[in-house]
Amino acid sequence: MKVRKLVTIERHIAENQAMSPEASGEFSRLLRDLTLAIRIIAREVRRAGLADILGITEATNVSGDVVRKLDVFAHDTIVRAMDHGGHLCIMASEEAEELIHIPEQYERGKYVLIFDPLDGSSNIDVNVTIGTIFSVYRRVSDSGDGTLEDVLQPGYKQVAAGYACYGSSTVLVYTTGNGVDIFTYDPTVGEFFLTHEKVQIPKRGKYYSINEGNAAYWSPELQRYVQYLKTPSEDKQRPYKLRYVGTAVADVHRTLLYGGIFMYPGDKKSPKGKLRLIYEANPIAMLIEQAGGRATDGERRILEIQPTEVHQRTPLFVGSPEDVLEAEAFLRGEQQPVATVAS
Ligand code: AHM
Ligand code: MG
Repeated sequence: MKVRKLVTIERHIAENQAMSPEASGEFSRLLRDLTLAIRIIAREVRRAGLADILGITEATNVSGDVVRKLDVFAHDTIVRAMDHGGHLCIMASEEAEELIHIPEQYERGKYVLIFDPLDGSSNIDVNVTIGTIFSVYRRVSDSGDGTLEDVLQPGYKQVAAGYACYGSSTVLVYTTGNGVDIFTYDPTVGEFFLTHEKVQIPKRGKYYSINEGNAAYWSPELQRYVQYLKTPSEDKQRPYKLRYVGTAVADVHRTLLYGGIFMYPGDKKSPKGKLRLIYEANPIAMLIEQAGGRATDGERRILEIQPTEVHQRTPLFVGSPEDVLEAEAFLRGEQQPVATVAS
């Protein structure tokens, strides 16, 4: 639903506090600090070509990808914005091997923040959309420093999830389990304004999104599904259009608004795919489910997977419910799936 009234993200968060299961000022302040970090990252992303922060640093991250300077900046900005607020007991970043503890001098809070500071790192240097993804959990340990157990919670326990997408404009998409709202950044006033409320993903879309360069490594079942999407049908529903940005945030954002399916499957080379369960798949899955969509690893609901490692990967099939159900039917080897969802 498009929004006419002028509402900033802070006002929206404050107004919705009472409706949220996390109805505390602490949670609102946590989100306010996080949106500050996102505003700073957005500014730096917009200046990237000017500020001599393009180009790769020497390091590679724990998943083996080359870490770019802007990734490091985004990581540091989030940590600096979040470590002293007293809301968090621990953090985990896709760019850091170790868990991030709250410095001794600051208070520990009841929440856990998990984030991918800059998703789509291969797109940074070529002026293509990148994003920031985050999840918030309530701690499960009693007090003091947060623990590994706080970080390795299944996705259905998220109390909030969202992403910022630095595209033709900067948007912030977020949920606290009460639908999905979209805010668009106005850099001239430095505010995120509510632009779409309670977004619903279409029941079926016309787009598929997958790195088709890996097709030779896919299972025969997945090959058949993608072949099916490309085969014209009498009712003109197919062929689907292919879109693939290579930034999960951007591909998911299009899928959220236009429908269809985004896939990062496991294959012969990478049986678990590429995307990380706690940094990428879980927040994406919560958002898409909150918008009426579906998110699985091809068989299991993403949000029910118990993480066992911080940097664990998972295959991901996410998008319009009819499309994802159809993909799953193909993956089970059913050739003629009938997948309908009541409207
Ligand atoms: P990153 O966190 O290093 O940026 O990697 C994750 C990104 C996702 O945003 C995107 O969906 C995927 O990698 C693209 O991978 P590929 O280049 O293998 O298609
Ligand atoms: Mg990344």
